[in-house]
Amino acid sequence: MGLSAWAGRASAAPIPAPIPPGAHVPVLVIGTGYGGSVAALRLAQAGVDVHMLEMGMAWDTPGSDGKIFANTTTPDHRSYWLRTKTKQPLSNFLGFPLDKDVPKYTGILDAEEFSGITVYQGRGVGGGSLVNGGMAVTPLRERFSAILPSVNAAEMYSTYYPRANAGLGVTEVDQAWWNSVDCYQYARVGRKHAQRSNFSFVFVPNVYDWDYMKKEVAGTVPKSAVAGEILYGNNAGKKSLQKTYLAQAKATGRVAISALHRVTSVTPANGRYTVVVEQLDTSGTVTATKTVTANKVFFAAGSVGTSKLLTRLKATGALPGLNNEIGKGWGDNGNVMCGRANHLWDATGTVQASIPTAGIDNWDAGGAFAEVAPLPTGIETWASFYLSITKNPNRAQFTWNSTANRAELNWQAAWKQPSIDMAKTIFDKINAKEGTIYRTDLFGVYKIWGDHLTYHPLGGAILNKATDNYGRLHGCSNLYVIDGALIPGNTSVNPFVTITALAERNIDTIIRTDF
Ligand code: FAE
Repeated sequence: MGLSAWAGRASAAPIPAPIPPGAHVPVLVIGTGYGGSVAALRLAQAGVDVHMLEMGMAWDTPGSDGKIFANTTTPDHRSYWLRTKTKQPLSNFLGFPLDKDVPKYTGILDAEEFSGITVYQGRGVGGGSLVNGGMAVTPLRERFSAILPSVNAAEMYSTYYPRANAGLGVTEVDQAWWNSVDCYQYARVGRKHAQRSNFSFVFVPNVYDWDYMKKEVAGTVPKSAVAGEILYGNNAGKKSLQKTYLAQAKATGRVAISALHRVTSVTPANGRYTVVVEQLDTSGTVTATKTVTANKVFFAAGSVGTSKLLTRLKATGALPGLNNEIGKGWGDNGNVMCGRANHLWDATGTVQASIPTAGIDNWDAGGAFAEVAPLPTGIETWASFYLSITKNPNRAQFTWNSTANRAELNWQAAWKQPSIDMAKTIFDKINAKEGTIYRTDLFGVYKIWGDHLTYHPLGGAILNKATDNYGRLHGCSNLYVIDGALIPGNTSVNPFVTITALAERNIDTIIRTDF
């Protein structure tokens, strides 16, 4: 029995992409971000064939300009997911609106609008790793324990955080070099102002290839981070999941990825799951609807994607066994942005590397950790720019609107006020010390706070509530959540290392006990 099961598994060739209608696969993974990539790699290494379904594009083919990804300063059709006008996080500059018309396309950055908040997410093979800043932060252990008390922290910090950091290719910037280059002048100004107000200024690891950036500065390779590439993809030095976990997963020969395939339904049938998938073209039109089956399904569509799917599947009766925790506990990681106007003697530089390297830690005293962020505009802005992560306690819930046929999120714009108050514990003090003021021209006309958005959606299917302590969904065997939806709304730092480490922990146990 054991031998024939093993032989059957070993001989099965994975069904190649794009997945054909009627296909049966052992494991389907919905989404190709951090959680999905960890699951695919570790399952494949354990000898299991995996098919990944990703609603976004593969991002492996250059456009007419010879580049795969558009620059931050010149967004085009590649930049936004099915929009006809850009929705730039920094919408204005010196009184002028920055957004412009673009052709509707299955672009890389989704600015998904819910009541009271716009949630930015990566779309494509690699998920958020395609668009994010690469800041790879392991939270302090006591803060992790407060966030996920049911998880054995000793095991996380001895095994799974190190494994995640290694898998992601996380490294530290060379501080001597950082201190000497023009492209980090903005960050050195950030350090000076933080330290003059007695805040702790901390270097933060990243997944960027620092040797490549050194060559960019030296002018010996095509410029990427130093040319400002980040928000709409990075053409060279950033180690996105395409270059790390997904490359390794593909190299096993057991993982296939169908891009431009969006999952709309998962229902039990004869001890398996029936999964309905829409194939899209690059204008977002559905060109085919396919039904496939799988023994096991991993939800890795991101906090928003997974929460929306599960909320719908529960409410419409497709998965009636899901419990009442589905959709709950969603948070924005307390994100809030702001800029400060600097004096003429504190220029931040015309060339700013798009890869952030440091933050101001006032978490314990004020509830805020502020990333010193670049403003890669190519001109001197006389501005310091920050993305703060704050201890905002507000949590929203996804619910199903049957009339509109969509999942809705009940976040309220006013719920950002605690985040603003916490960020002010840092920047009011720095402004007072430096004799500076907030910029009011970056998020609208006379608007100081970028409080309408988040880059860090978390929660909606919380670990040990909607699922067991390893991500197995309550009420449905062989269904798993393995992405940011598991984390209750906040990680105290940028989230992807924690999402990756938690996925490493969960898949370890799942492979040992469920396969
Ligand atoms: P995620 O990476 O979002 O992957 C989910 C995937 O599922 C996506 O590729 C979706 O297209 C796909 N999908 C969704 N619905 C479906 C469906 N129905 N069918 C098929 N596919 C679907 O999820 N975090 C950091 O730690 N450091 C940073 O510096 C940082 N900077 C950021 C900057 C920006 C602009 C943004 C938007 C995010 C940033 N983040 C950063 C957040 C980070 O990218 C995010 O937490 C992770 O990507 C979430 O990982 P998941 O695996 O949960």
